[in-house]
Order: sequence, then structure tokens, then C-alpha cells
Amino acid sequence: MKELSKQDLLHLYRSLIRTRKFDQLNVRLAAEGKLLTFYHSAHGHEAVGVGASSLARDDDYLFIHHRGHGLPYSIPRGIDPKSCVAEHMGRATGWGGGITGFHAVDKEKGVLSSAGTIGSGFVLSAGYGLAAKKNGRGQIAFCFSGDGGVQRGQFHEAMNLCAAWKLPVVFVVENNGMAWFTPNCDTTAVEHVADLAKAYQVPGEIVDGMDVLAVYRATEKAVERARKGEGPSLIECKTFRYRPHSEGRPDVSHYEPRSKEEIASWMERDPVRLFEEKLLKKKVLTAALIEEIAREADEESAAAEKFSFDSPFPDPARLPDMVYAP
Ligand SMILES: Cc1ncc(C[n+]2csc(CCOP(=O)(O)OP(=O)(O)O)c2C)c(N)n1
Repeated sequence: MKELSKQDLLHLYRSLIRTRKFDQLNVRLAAEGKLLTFYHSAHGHEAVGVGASSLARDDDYLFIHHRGHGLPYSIPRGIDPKSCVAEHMGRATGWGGGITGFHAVDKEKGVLSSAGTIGSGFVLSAGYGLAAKKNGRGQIAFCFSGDGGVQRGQFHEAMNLCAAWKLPVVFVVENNGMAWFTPNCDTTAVEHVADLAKAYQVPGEIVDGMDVLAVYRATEKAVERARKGEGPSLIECKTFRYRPHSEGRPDVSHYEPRSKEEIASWMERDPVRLFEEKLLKKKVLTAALIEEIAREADEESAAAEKFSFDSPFPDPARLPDMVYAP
């Protein structure tokens, strides 16, 4: 287990703050009708993507979850989030050249987007895990998914083969208890996704998804196991989405508004505030530094908004070159 330096802890904290500020920017732009696409906020989920993807190497492969449309997985890895905003505005400077709607892609850093059909990332990760094993360079595939995605058959196919072939895949499930308007208990009798993993002989660990360090430490173990050739692991992060499924939609469970008490009780465990309090106690953060980091992130997101508005739309003549070819 790596000892985390002050610099490492501040990197995690800055990544959480920048993720939240860019998420808030996208939420506002969606409300103002300035995005050309929809937006699934990551508010509440930030610690999962930030904690787990901080452990990826540039040559690893990442299939990400749709919350935050790439922000929690890209920001800690040094990818400039202004490309996220530009992509949502359909600009050529976006991370998909302005044509993907919302998909985050960065081939240099191994970010291979999220699946439009949720749950499809499981089998793609198994395929990349197989490639990684054959490459023999210690690469791994990360697969992020929601609990709703787990209800698809691909989850089981991927678990089975990854376990049988000891593929280097780290599955991170962001379990917020809901899939769109449907609570989990309507679609499965299994409360913990980690139990499903165990059925396939894949180690499954449940962690507090509001605690960035808990996510980081569990991922660290899974990554070590995968790089040593010992096979896949699954980390189930219990988390909560503070906003509706996507911006502008009713925030309901079935047809009833979600419980205000439940939202308030999870708000007490806000992942950004929890980590801030921890770092203040450890004297890694001071009030002045908190203010400085927040100001920098505000300035960065304001600059990203301007950059995106000022960027050109993609040239239609170039569209044929932008279609993916292996
Ligand atoms: C195969 C498929 N079915 C349905 C949808 C529509 N859809 C998009 S997100 C979503 C809910 C996903 O729930 P979960 O995986 O738990 O993630 P969450 O949105 O709760 O973070 C659904 C049903 C889809 N994109 N793909």
C-alpha cells in the first residue's frame, strides 16, 4: 500500500473540487439551454471516479460510467476538462471533435468512452483485458458502471470469462440504488453487486463511495492483483446521486418525488466535504488553501465556458475522417 504524500492528497482534493465545479457548469449550461445534448450530473458520485481512476496508467484502458460525462475519470488523469464543455456545445475543440454529443474520449490516456447502451462496457473491458494480457506489459482495463447496467446479461458474461481467463480487469460499480426512475429492489433480489461477483469467483468488495480514500485503497488492491496476473476484481461503491437522473427530468422514484429525508441524509455525507474535513484535521488543507483551490477552479471553468463558446463548429467536410476506424 503506497503511503500517500501531501501532494497526492491535494491532487485527489483538487480533482474532486474541479470535477464538482465543471459538473455545476454543465448543470447551469443545460438549464440555460446552451448544451446541444443532455447531461447526467455526477453530483454525489465524484469520489468514485476520482478515487479509482487516479490509479490508472496512461496505457491502461478505461470504460467509464455516464455520470459527469467523463469528468470524474478524466480530471484526475490530467485531461483538460474544457474539452468536455466544448464537446457538449458541439465544438471542434471537444474531446470527440464535437460530434459525439457527450462521449469522453482520450486515446493518449486510454479513456475509451462510456457505453451508449449501458452495461456494454463489461464485455468491451473483457476484450481489452484479453488484449492487455496478451500484450504482457502489465496494462489493465477499468470498467465503470452503474447498478442498473449490472442487470444486463453482459455483466455475467464478462464476469465469467474474466474469472476463467484471469483477465486484468478492475470493475467499479457505482451503486446509487436507482436506475433512472426505478429503484433497484424492483429489478433484483440481490442487494449487493459484490455478491454477484463472488458467484463467479471474482473478489468483490463493498466500499463507502462517498469516501475518496476508501475507493482509492480498494482500487489500489484490485489494480495490484490485476497487474500481477491474478485476475479481475469488483469494487462496489455505495453512493448516491443528488440530482435527477438527467437535467430537466423529474426527480422521481416511480412517479413519486424522491424522499427529501433520504437526499438530506446523504447530503450529510457529501464526498467533497467529508474529504475536506479529513484534510483539514490532518493539516494538509487550510482555510486559505481551500479558498485558493476553489477560486482557481472557478476561474478555470469560466475560461472553459468562454473557450467553448469561442470555438468553431466541426467542418462538415471532415466528418468522414472522424468516423472511428481501427
Ligand atoms: C441498454 C440500455 N437500456 C436503457 C438505457 C437508458 N438508460 C440510460 S441510463 C439508464 C439508467 C442506468 O442506471 P445505472 O446503471 O444504475 O446508472 P445511474 O444512471 O443510476 O448512475 C437507463 C435505463 C440505455 N442507455 N441502454
